[in-house]
Amino acid sequence: MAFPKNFDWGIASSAYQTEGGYNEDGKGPSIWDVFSNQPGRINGGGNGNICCDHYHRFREDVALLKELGVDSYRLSVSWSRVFPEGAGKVNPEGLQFYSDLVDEILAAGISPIVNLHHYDIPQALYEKGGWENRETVDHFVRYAATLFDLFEGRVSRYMTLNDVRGTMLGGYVTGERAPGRRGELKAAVQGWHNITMSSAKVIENFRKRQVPGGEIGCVMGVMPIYPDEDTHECRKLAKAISYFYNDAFLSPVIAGKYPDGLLEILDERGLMPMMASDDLEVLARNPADYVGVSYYTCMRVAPREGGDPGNPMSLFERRGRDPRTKSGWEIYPDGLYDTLMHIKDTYGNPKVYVSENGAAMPDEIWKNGMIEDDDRIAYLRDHIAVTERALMDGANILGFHVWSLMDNFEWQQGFTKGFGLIHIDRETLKRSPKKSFYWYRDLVANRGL
Ligand code: PNW
Repeated sequence: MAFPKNFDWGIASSAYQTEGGYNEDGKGPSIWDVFSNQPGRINGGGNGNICCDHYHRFREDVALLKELGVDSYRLSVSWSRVFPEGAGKVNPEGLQFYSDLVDEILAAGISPIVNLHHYDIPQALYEKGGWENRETVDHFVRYAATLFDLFEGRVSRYMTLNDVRGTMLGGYVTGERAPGRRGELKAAVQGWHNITMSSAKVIENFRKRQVPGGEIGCVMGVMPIYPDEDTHECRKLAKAISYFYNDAFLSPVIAGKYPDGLLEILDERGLMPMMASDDLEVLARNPADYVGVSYYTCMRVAPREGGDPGNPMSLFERRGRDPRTKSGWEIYPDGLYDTLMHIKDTYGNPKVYVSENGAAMPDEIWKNGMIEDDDRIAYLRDHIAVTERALMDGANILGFHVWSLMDNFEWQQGFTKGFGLIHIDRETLKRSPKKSFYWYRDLVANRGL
């Protein structure tokens, strides 16, 4: 067995997807509170107002985590619960909630990994330009420092933020996600640069604190891109898409620089972001300690005529093959292997966590009082197997985190796609571990497959 004894087996979740308590105890709204309450935005009409009610039921949820026996748990903090306006006055009750949550996790013998931000920027900051506004970088730095102070002596492991590509692509290009803007490439690129700098500056400040055992990374959604036709043109297309989709985001975090040629391309297209004069140096000084790789599926592409140049997603055909999950995503475990080896070979074998992997599955069949989700178990087993193969082939993988602890608010898909190892009854909010919960518990106890 390749997994070392100290391999970090964990599970992940995020604030907006689980907490609810959307306007309680001084919390301000985030862009997701606003977006999910607009008619027609969310499949099935759900929102995060009550959500899984984790805000009130976190002790019960941590007890389930303890039963699961994971080494670590990645949670995210709601910025607008801590700073209702994103900046300015801190909300003591928000701090208290996260303080109590972290104490509960520690008391369960689980190592918390605090992800500072997971898509839910405060609405008040969005109204001043959000990630497009350079001042947001300073507000994020102060917000991070507030959490580092709060958790001093308790939390040593952090992620700066989650899935930069998804934040900008969903929010500013396809418009499927908050704040719901479409085709705004220039705004997306400026926001991306400002997020990149926010992460780098927070990493720099965290290091200055010399937290014992301290480590800080950044989570990236990675999706390998394969040509779906055996032509030179198609292979070239797949390579180009992968560069923009993956390496453009991985390189700043792992290598401390945008990949070769990227800024020139942005410049040629009139998309060059505004930068402070020392930004590229700050970036270069602060590669992350590790990168979180969130992997779900791959993308197969083919050339497409007549797309809209303002919407890069329309310039190629996106294909997938069966079998698929309930999200319609092709199940392709080898794509995770390819991703892990690509990172190893391209970036000098950096430290990596598989920060998310999991699936919404079509048949959630109740049998003997439990959802017997053998398809989810198979999905996870196959992805853990290729992680083990990548480890044997020399990739520097430190841990694996299942997405997610419980069925939760799956963004524009609302409550129609459950990724949880725990089922949540939408009427009663009763928690019921699925078969996969017990399967993963045994895997963690055995330290591998
Ligand atoms: C995750 N990719 O993001 C999010 O972090 C979760 O909040 C969400 O529930 C989960 O996806 C499932 O949708 C990702 O490019 C974004 O492959 C993009 C990718 C992976 C994960």
